[in-house]
Amino acid sequence: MSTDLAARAAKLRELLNYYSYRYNTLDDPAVSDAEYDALMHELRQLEADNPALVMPDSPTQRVGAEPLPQFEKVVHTHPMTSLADATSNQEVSDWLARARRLLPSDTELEFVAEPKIDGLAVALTYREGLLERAATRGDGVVGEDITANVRTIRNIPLRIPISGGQPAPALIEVRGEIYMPRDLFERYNAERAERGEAQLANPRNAAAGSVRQLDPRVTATRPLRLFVYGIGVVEGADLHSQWETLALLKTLGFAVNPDIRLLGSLDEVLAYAESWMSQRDTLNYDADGIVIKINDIGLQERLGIIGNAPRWAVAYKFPSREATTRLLEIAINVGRTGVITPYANLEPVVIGGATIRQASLHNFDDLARKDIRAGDMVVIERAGDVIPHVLGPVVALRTGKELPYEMPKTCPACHQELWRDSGEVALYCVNALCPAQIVRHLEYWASRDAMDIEGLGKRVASELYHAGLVRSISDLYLLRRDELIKLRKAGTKWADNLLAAIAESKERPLWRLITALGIHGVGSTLAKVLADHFGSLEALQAVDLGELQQIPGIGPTIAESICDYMARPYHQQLLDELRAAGLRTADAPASADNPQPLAGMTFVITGTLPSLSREAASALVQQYGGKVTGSVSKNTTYLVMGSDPGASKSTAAKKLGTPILDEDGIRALIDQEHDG
Ligand code: JCF
Repeated sequence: MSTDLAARAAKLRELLNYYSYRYNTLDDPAVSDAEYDALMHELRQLEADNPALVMPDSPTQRVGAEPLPQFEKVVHTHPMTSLADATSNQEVSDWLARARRLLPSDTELEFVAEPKIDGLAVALTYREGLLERAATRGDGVVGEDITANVRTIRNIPLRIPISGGQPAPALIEVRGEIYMPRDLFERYNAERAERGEAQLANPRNAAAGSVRQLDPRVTATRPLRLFVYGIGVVEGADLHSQWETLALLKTLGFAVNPDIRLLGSLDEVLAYAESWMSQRDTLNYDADGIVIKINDIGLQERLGIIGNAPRWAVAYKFPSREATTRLLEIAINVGRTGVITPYANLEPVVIGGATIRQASLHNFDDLARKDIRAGDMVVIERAGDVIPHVLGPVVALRTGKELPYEMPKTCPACHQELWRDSGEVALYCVNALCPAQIVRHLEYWASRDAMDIEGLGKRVASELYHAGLVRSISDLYLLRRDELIKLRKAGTKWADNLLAAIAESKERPLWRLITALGIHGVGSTLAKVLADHFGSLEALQAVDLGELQQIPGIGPTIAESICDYMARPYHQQLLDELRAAGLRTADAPASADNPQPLAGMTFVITGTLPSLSREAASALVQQYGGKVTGSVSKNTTYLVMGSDPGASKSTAAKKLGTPILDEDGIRALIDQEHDG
């Protein structure tokens, strides 16, 4: 084999490792994907022809090696400590006071603070720059050898230095946390859903489960990343502080969390912690607290370790979002499209100030896999804005009286047999006349994002259905005042308001009508695309699969779902009935044969207008070629002002000298331009 080939392979490894570092560690790509792929292809080819050229730091070796029979044990040369917890400002302050008592009284302190990642702690050993071994923390003294899995993680260098970086120490053991970024977790789960595979429950379990796979080829498919936070051992570097340590790790090519800060006082540390406490959901990783460290390594050594935690660091835990309570009953819900989902009725429990009585059980596969039973004590999580959900049972607390769950065979609302698509995890009620589905659809029809009918929520939808007044959406538009008054005694005002809101909804723009139909996969965003493209419900009804697939943003699954919807006689009848009831099914086309007197003008609308809703006013302006935006700027032609206008809009208009119109003013503008 020629030395030329060996040199070329070495060059390719260096380039590819550098490009991967730019892409995966710095998030700052140096070349296009195509260029990267071409170089990778060349290296693969070279290695296939000359197996002796395959080196352990080759990027081709990240795909995952053969499965292992088990993980080998690893004894840490320096124990991996854990952290002492604090749960209040007072406890952090107490921690600092205890540390100060062990230091000279005039010692000035600096701190390094970082979000505490809820992942999996690892130690990576590099000898002569080559990744030699990766081990889990284990109990801090003995961990497991997960080298084969860790090699597949793309922001972990296989060799130091990365091209152009700091030369490698002869020996270094780096410590950090492996995690799954939230955005990659979401994307990966969406891909699994498309393949009909079960969902991974949360990023933390996903990361832990992926790292503990015996088959590294499975780990290689999981979007894992590492952030490093410290050094266990290093030869030949003289480090004085945590901050210097992080700087060294960065120049060696490791990913260091960009949210880490050097802070000068306890007050700054507490402000930093408080700010993340309220913003934890904006992080792209799960964090369960803030790690606070005394920066100076000399002081760290004086303070030492107590038990298995250093005295120079503390974990300020975020308030818990989990609680344990009893699951009283597993109930099921029928969705608007007939999807049946399980949920839990709970003994009430308070998490983060809110009382939780119900929690999602995701789907039946999840329920079966976790073997959740009525009567179980279960762990509930309430994270940010998402619906509370059941994480799993506390099996150790079982008494034997818990009831294993059996899948429902019939719909709880219409008692018809349920249907399960072989490729999907979902269970369906396919009865189009199922009361639960119709009530859900009514509620959705009237919702903010759809037809926006004020006063028609869950309760009214159910009342109208169960009184026999509305059995199909189109019945809404045939409701009579006397029927409604009878339904709610002493409710004339209520009846009039509801009838007015329903009547107003007949004039909604086409995208709202399309959204409200509830076609599988078509939300308001896609509905706008369809309304813009077709202009009328009739044109959409007449479409074929081929044309739909030509529209940017419409994939094959959605196209099929739309055609499938339109092909059903039940839906055709509904659309005919809606037309007959007088719903507007077309948007006025903005074409040349339509007068466009407002063309080139930009309007902002604020406050309540005498006869037009804000939406109707927007539609009017747009129909005559004008544009409507949300805030006043120098590009605004007119501010249309009703009663109770927004303060910021009127102030901005005053400052910029923007002319102000009332409702009649719009009409005058249209008519005048018309005539002129
Ligand atoms: O993010 C973490 N989970 C994390 C754990 C960060 C740190 O700086 C740590 C740690 C565990 C121990 N530092 C130590 C000393």
